[in-house]
Amino acid sequence: MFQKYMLIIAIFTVIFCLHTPTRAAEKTDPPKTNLVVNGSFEQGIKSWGYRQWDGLPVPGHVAKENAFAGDNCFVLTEPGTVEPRFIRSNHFTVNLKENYIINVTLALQDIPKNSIKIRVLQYGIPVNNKAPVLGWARPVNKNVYELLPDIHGTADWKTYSIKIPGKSLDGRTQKISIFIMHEKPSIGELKIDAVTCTVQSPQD
Ligand SMILES: [Ca+2]
Repeated sequence: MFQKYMLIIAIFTVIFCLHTPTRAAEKTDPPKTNLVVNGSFEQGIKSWGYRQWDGLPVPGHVAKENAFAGDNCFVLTEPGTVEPRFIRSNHFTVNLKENYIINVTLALQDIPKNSIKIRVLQYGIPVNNKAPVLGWARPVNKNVYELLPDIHGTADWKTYSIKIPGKSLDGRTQKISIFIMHEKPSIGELKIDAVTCTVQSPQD
């Protein structure tokens, strides 16, 4: 009898929950569109560039341990390589009347000073299917294209936020992409996850 009673309570609880809209969901804005494809590396290195067009290998590997978001992160490291390596996101369309916020979450292992850089490259109107490169974005100061203060040593996951006002971009810009560089990839590991670029809204 007791079990039957509990079963009825359980059934009514489920029905009640199914019919009760969650207020948090009602009040929360819909998630913003992330313009970065596969920014969390859940599909491996897909949609990221890394000079494969020059025949170079992936400068690191996808890791499944201790990712910041989801199951995977990317580890930028290449023992034995003295030249800088980078990964860059897909090229995505921007509207110069909007402002954008880029978030990149990084963890560091034995990273040397002045070796990690984040930059944004601008592309113009395609000519013969090839978009001309318009140079690095300089959102704060026309002389500064490094978008991250120097980070080095060993550190746990931290999210870095970068604002890119549309007005700060070259007036001919149609698309941009995000570059994450390790200038001394033979030393230390840079873990990367949850790379996003979203349109800034008034409450940001
Ligand atoms: Ca991830």
